[in-house]
Amino acid sequence: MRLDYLTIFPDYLAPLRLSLPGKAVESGLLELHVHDLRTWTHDRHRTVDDTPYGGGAGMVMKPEPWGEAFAALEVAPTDTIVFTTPSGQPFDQRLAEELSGRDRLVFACGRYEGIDQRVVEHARDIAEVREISLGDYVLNGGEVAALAITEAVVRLLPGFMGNAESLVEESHADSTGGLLEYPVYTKPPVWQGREVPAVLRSGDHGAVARWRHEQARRRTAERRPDLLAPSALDDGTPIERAV
Ligand code: 6GU
Repeated sequence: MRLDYLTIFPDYLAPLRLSLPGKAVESGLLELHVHDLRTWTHDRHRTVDDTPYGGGAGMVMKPEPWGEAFAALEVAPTDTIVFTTPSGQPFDQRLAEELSGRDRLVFACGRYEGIDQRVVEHARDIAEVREISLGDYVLNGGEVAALAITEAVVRLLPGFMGNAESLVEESHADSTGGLLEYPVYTKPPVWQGREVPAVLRSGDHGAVARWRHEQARRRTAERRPDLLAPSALDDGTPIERAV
């Protein structure tokens, strides 16, 4: 897989070279390219933004540097351009899985009040486009979102991370039936006067499985009731059905 990042803060994406994606690069599984959007400006101040038509607060990212960047990177119809924006589709595990099947992702990291809408339209003419949000809060720019999306996607690549049970057992994976992960414990059996639940040390695998499922269900009901409630958009089957 090849990942490209277009940003006016290339240093913000330095963590890509560390840890997870860094290891994938070393193993040849991944190619990473971070690009300074100002490379494709031509004025003395390397301007990437301008005032919004129609008025209003803040600045809008100009279209020309983006268009030149896509051309220079030879973005192709089989590529996916990811615009990180708070008005995008909420990022989730399903979307991470979908993106992990792509040959090339080009992250367009917006700043200020956003990117001129014609850039998104142009992007749809030359590639597949996803507009993705990390959640319902506002970041100063899309770089942190691109990092988060990258980490979620790269760990799903076949041949990465050992890719076995640790991938299927965790929160939001199908095997938990869409429930949050149950609480986990390790040694020592007593710490600060707090005991590990006896059932986990009982050796009764059936009892352990039942306890974990009950904990997952409770935790989900408390923290994420939306994961249990039948959605107005689906067929009404509760998500818990798979367990
Ligand atoms: Cl992807 N970008 C920005 N700027 N803010 C966000 C976001 C993205 N997701 C949540 N908030």
